[in-house]
Amino acid sequence: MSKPLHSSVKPSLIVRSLQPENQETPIQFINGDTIDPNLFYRRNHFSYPLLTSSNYWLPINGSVEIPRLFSMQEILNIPSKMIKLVLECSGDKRGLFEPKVFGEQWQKGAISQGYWKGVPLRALLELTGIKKGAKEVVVEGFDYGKRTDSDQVYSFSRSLPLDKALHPDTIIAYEYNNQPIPLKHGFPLRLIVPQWYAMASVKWIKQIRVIESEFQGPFQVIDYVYYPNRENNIDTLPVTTINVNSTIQKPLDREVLTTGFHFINGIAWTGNGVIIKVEVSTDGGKSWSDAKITNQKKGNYEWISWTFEWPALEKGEYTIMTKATDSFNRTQPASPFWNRKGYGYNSVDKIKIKIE
Ligand SMILES: Nc1nc2c(c(=O)[nH]1)N[C@H]1C(S)=C(S)[C@@H](COP(=O)(O)O)O[C@H]1N2
Ligand SMILES: [Mo]
Repeated sequence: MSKPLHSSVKPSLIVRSLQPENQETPIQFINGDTIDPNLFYRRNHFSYPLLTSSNYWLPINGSVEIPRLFSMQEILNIPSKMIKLVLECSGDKRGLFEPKVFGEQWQKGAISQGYWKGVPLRALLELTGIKKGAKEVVVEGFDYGKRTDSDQVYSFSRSLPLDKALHPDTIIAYEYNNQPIPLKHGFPLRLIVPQWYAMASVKWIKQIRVIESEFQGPFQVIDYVYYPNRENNIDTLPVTTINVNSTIQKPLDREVLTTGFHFINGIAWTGNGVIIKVEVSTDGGKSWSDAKITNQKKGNYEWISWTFEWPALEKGEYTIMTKATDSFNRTQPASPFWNRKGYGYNSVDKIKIKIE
């Protein structure tokens, strides 16, 4: 006897744009806490680079004592570490801003998690030495193209201040979930920057340059900047650390349920410290109860899963909300910090359901 057809349906990426390729993770249908490469969200500014050469070298130059070219073999010989972490696009949930903003209309799935293995950037910079006046480390990707705001061709390049570049968990990764990094996620080498939004984690590293000034590339000073005002560029701030956040995975927004006990499930994460509390409201924010955190985190950079058992005994429409708090006492605000380019959305998560 053949199985019913619906049993073969599996989650798949959700397309936001085809060129460049931007797809989000079906986060509501993810269970477990490591995302398979084929369900890992994809965020690109340009076409994928064609890296045909198996003869790959990583140059580190600029304000260093000894400029060096590292071979893959040399990099593989340096003691490695494996770090499980959240990568979240700073545009995650952009589509939820009110008033709406321009840019990819991400819903809740520009986020994924898994194990990245590589060598600390710090270990490579110890081998080249850093000159006294050094200020930032610029990491350039192999992908390039024109932006909408200029006729010039740019590569995707970003800088880190020295202290973040030298953080022991900032790594040059060569494996994801125990496999070479997939082509679309940065093969052969990708920067992985824990705690920061994922624009910092430059894919397809072409070269690393230590500079004595502040990097002025457009992906540093035009994009990935919070612009609090619609009409002017006053009071801007660079986008860096991930905000405390949570997402309801189950039930689905606008789901219809029967009366009885239901589990509300989801994830919560933060860039600073750890999640210490997740609260759930089933009455639109009037009252809150603690959810149960179901997985004990081993690393510092992972999301946690939580669950809340809800006795839904009366028929009606309900607004369910969740609010996470981290160990630095940061908590999700009731309304998001609106900014013109729509970064860092983290207000309480909210869905509506009906009990009938
Ligand atoms: N070289 C390069 N690195 C990049 C990008 C890019 O377009 N080119 N996009 C950045 C952004 S904005 C995000 S959110 C993440 C997305 O990584 P992913 O496609 O592996 O999910 O990569 C970052 N690193
Ligand atoms: Mo991003």
